[in-house]
Amino acid sequence: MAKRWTNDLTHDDVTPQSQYLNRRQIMAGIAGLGLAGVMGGEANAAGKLKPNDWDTITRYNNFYEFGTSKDDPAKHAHKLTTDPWTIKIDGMVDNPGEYALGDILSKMTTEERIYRFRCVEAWSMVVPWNGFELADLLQMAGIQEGAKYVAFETLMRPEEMPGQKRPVIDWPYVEGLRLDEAMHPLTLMATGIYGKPIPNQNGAPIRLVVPWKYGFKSIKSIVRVTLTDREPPTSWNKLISREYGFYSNVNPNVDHPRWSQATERTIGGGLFAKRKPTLLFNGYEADVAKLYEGMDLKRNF
Ligand SMILES: Nc1nc2c(c(=O)[nH]1)N[C@H]1C(S)=C(S)[C@@H](COP(=O)(O)O)O[C@H]1N2
Ligand SMILES: [Mo]
Repeated sequence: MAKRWTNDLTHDDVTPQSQYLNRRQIMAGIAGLGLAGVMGGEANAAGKLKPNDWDTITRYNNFYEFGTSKDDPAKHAHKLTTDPWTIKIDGMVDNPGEYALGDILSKMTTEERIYRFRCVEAWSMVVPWNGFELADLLQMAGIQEGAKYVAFETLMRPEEMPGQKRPVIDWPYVEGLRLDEAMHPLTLMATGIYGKPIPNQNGAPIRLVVPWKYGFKSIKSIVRVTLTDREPPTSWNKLISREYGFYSNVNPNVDHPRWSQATERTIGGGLFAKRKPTLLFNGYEADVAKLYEGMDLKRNF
């Protein structure tokens, strides 16, 4: 099998100290310096990210399978059964099959990564995810020559996901990445938050996290991963293609047709928190810009 991508980056390259820090290191560092009060600020003096608290991360969600309001997922997602859970891996792979999540996890190295998270609705959060690199899963599946994209699908179970009883979206929710985006070391399959199992409203038991793209690319409660040679359909693009493209990279220079993307509001930032300028690729430009070299990002939004 031809090697289609070479990991020439270490984790330090991919997630610079300014953007990624093990929470234990933050706590230890702050305790050591006697700077506990700094945690109350937006970020500490070294420019490290301050994660949002558990309640904010788990009570302000988008998960249309449970309703379209931000508090619907926290109210209704407890109905979802997440064990047993299997993921079908198919398409252009050497080892297609139905994999039990437990078997997948026993082969993966999980770690904590603190990522910025930017929704297309112009709000943002900082979330300490636990997960493993999607690249490791794809390598386990055995990527076949000619595969160019990865398609993802969310569980379809209207008995437990009441939002699926209404045709808001053409269920099941689907998403996709180009293979090089999928193989990028920043691209995470998350199974936890703050070291605890990921709450249902955040996409239990396993969801994608692509930190340089708008939140809607980070598909939740995944049951199928398909390697393909064609750009896969994506739910928001199918619904309103003028507003949501395949790439969906965070880009302050490309406005959403109905609102600006130049600034963002930090959820949980308090009543008087100012809007912040949005960074290209959500602040991960140094890590991912080369994936899009030569592309017109205004056309491929
Ligand atoms: N299956 C599914 N995945 C989804 C969504 C959804 O409605 N259904 N919403 C997306 C959107 S718009 C955002 S902003 C993020 C929100 O993730 P969070 O609730 O963990 O913050 O999930 C994304 N993944
Ligand atoms: Mo979103």
